[in-house]
Amino acid sequence: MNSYIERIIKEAEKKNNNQPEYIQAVKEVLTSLEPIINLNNKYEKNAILERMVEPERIIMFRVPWVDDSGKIQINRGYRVQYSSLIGPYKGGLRFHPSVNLSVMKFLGFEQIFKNALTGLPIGGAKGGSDFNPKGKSDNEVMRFCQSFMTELYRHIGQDVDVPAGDIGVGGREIGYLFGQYKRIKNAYEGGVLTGKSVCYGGSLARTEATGYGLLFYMREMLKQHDNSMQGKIVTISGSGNVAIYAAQKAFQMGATVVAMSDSNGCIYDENGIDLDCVKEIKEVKRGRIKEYLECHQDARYFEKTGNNSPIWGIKTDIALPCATQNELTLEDAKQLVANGVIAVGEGANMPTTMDAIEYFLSNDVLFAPAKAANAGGVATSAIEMSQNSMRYYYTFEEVEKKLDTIMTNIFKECKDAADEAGISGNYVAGANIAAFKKLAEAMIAQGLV
Ligand code: NDP
Ligand code: 2IT
Repeated sequence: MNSYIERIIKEAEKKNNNQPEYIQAVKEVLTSLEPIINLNNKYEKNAILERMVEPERIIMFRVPWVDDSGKIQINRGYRVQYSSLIGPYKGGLRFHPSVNLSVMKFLGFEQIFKNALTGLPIGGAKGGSDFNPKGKSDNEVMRFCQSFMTELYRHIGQDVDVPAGDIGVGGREIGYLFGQYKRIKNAYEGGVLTGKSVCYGGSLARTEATGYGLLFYMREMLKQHDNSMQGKIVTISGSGNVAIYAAQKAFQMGATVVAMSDSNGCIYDENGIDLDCVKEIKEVKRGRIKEYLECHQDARYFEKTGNNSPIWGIKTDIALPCATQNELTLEDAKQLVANGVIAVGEGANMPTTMDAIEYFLSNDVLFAPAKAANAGGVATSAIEMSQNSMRYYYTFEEVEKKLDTIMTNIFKECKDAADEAGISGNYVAGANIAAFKKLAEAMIAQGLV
């Protein structure tokens, strides 16, 4: 390994020794930069990697709230303002009990590369809380969001830092957060949050954007290898925002989605998943995927028993992990390859472990990496910001067309970077190299800040 890269990884491991997800994300990027770091010593001279593995600012705060029974609850809030190099800090908020500093930092780190790939003026950030929205009443979620924003508001702003949704944060939460921000600031700063409902400043197609974008990227990648989504069998982990709209676009492209999941297990419907039923369970009732059997008795449900999701044991042409980090392991990858998978596309952030990615690549499975393939969500957030600044709205078709163009360009950048580095077809390294070059150039241009 290049000695500069090796040194930075060692130092990062030492400084962040109890942050496994963060170290994993750093290693995954840095080890793939070898072809470009070897070519030019300006990166080492300007301490580019040292700066990239150190977030600009991290905010941690107490979030006190009172539950419906009158009991006081205390959660921890975070905002990792990772990089403002190419625009205001930008990235989602995650509410999930597994949230900790390591998870926040890995997501912030991924976000700076992803946002650079969009070609739009957005820096990188991530935030959230260990608050668990599952089983909470609307009033509890509202009180939590109001308390969270009562601290967060002083750190954000439409030219400073623009949060959005992620796991556990959707339209409902963004609405409560926006209401409290507006109340505290006594100003209608529409662009301070994205993922807003269209009834008060959101963008059409933002809800669909991440899932649709993933399928646009998959279409381009398959086209490059003389293939298409038409007629393919698809399995999609998760059944949240990203998974549902990935499934919708996959069907529109002529594929058949046969399985979806949640953290308890997965449903398998060989006739094709009834997406209206999944939307009703997840978007309206906030229920469990198992309830699918209530309207489709001929479908099957596999409960998750160990660490691995049963979904990866199902035979498929295309696998789209759209739930959470490290949900697809080497063991899962071996099953998928044995069952003849031809392509994998990451809708979630870092859903595939590093050894599983290597296994896919060495078995000639096409692999669409998260920071490129799921960039459609944040790209459409940037389009929402620009509509808010213009005080104007695009139609659904206009936004979808822009999203399609952005995803097509991102694929091309990943391909060109991989070709140039002599590793054609490795879009994982291609995405990292293309994004790194943009960030490094901006860092050098702005001096040592
Ligand atoms: P949602 O909260 O809408 O859905 C999350 C889904 O993933 C649910 O089905 C959930 O199941 C499942 N899930 C969450 N955590 C776990 C876990 N620890 N183990 C197993 N399953 C889990 O989130 P999104 O769809 O918005 O996000 C999904 C992924 O996509 C995340 O990695 C996120 O970072 C990424 N992403 C999201 C973007 C967006 O615009 N929303 C943009 C780019 C990436 P359950 O209900 O049982 O918890
Ligand atoms: O991981 C992500 O890119 C997101 N959760 C979306 C972030 C955003 O600002 O829209």
